[in-house]
Amino acid sequence: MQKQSEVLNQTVGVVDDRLAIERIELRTVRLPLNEPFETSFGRIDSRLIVLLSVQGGGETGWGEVVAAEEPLYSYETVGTASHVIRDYLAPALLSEPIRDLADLAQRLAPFRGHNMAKAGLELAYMDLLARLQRQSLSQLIGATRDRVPVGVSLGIQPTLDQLLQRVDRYLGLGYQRIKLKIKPGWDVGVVREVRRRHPSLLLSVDANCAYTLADEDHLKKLEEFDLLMIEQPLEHDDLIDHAQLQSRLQTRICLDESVTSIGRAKQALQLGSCRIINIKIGRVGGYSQALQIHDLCYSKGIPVWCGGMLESGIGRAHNIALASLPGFTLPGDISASSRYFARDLIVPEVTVSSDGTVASPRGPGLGFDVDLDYITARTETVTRLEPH
Ligand code: SMG
Ligand code: MG
Repeated sequence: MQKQSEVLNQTVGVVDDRLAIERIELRTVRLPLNEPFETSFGRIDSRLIVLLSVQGGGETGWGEVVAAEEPLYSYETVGTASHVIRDYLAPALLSEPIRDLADLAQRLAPFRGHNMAKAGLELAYMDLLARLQRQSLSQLIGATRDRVPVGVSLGIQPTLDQLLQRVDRYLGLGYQRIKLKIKPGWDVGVVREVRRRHPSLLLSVDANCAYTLADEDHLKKLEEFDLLMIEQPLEHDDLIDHAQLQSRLQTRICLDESVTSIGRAKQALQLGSCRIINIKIGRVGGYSQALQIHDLCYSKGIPVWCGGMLESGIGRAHNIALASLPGFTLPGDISASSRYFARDLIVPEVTVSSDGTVASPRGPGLGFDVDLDYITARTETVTRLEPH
């Protein structure tokens, strides 16, 4: 089988196989959420989305930076990503034509961290590359699925009744898996109630680092509910304690925050820190790392699934392309546009069919049209970056 990460060295076929980037635009776009989203670390009502567009060869590619306004999910923010892209990452891409994804990744590698900022640029570059090659992003990365299975992530609600209503609503819409956000005080009792009403539901929980090893006995109370997984129960950068916890739990641990690169994924599997990995392109720094993590897990039979960061349709379209790879065997956190926003930034919007799948588009690049009028209407700031 061709390894998906071999796309890293695929060349573009324009101007001596190298692509000159003529302009990068960085903008912030405010989108209100239809409903607030609450996790163990906080609650948000709207998203300030960083969009990147990259122009070259007569086409434009689009990417999204998934950092939030506050450094709560990770240390990156809209502010740090904008700074790092403007002052370091974009100049490294504009300085000289780019050969391929590996070349791009290599130019960004000297700058430590800031994975979400790097990923935004990789996303835009890959959309551009696919458009120039007149193929879909999923084809470009070697993906084969026509439709991807999806689930929904339900935030912490003011009352159990409200949560139960939402579970019913999303199951009615066809979603294949429900993930409950949990934290101390909103965990065992809530999961028990959902499980009691839905005995055969594919159910998982995500703690976003809200527990420590001292909570082992408490977390063990979740074992009786036949969960698909417990996502990131412990510290955001931990692998060791997770390995210890996993060795004492039957339920599979899935790592999210702790897996920030192919190196960390290898360590996590070696240590036994998890048995499932949530791949988020933003968290791992872009396609170059995401494809390698996919290939590693696929070769070892470790299931992966595509995480979400409340992206606009632009980031979501990238997630759909990624989730079309063969190793993504579990439903992703990829919901319909209408679950997040009154109006999305792409046309048509993302829809979930009654069998709980989303179509992987076959049109060039993202496979969706970018709604420039609406983006312009919601834009708060724009920065144009060009070669010197
Ligand atoms: O995009 O539907 C989505 C959200 C999925 O729960 C989700 N993401 O830790 O997996 C996670 C969270 C992080 C986002 S919190 C703002
Ligand atoms: Mg998570």
